[in-house]
Amino acid sequence: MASRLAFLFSLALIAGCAASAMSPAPGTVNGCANGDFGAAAADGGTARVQYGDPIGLAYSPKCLSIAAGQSVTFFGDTTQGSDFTVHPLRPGGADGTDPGASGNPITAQVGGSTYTVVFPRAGTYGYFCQEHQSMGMYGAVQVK
Ligand SMILES: [Cu+2]
Repeated sequence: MASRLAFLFSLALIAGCAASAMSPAPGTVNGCANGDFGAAAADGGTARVQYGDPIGLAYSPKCLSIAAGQSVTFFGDTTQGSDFTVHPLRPGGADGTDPGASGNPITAQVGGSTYTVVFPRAGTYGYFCQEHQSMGMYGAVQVK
């Protein structure tokens, strides 16, 4: 029993090390540096960010650029089990890293699968999945 506990503890240590390796790079907002942001495809002023399966523990696009006043819709494929219950959305920097600009309009989402938020002011705003931030599930919206 004791050796089994020791084994489980060492597994937890290994997992902890792997998790820290997935922290956002310093000087970025959730891994997004200035040159990483791609413009949203024109879609009636609303950009779309997918999360969860089938794309995995990630957001796509991870580093999105929009204009002030545009909105972003976060959406999951519910046929793949992707919703905010499985992937709780949180504003800010994953693992306590740089959260980006103040006044992040993203609010925590814990239910449903689709969420649309308007970004009225310029800035770079981070967000992450509370359950999978240690596995690299985070992103940012740059508003110009
Ligand atoms: Cu997640």
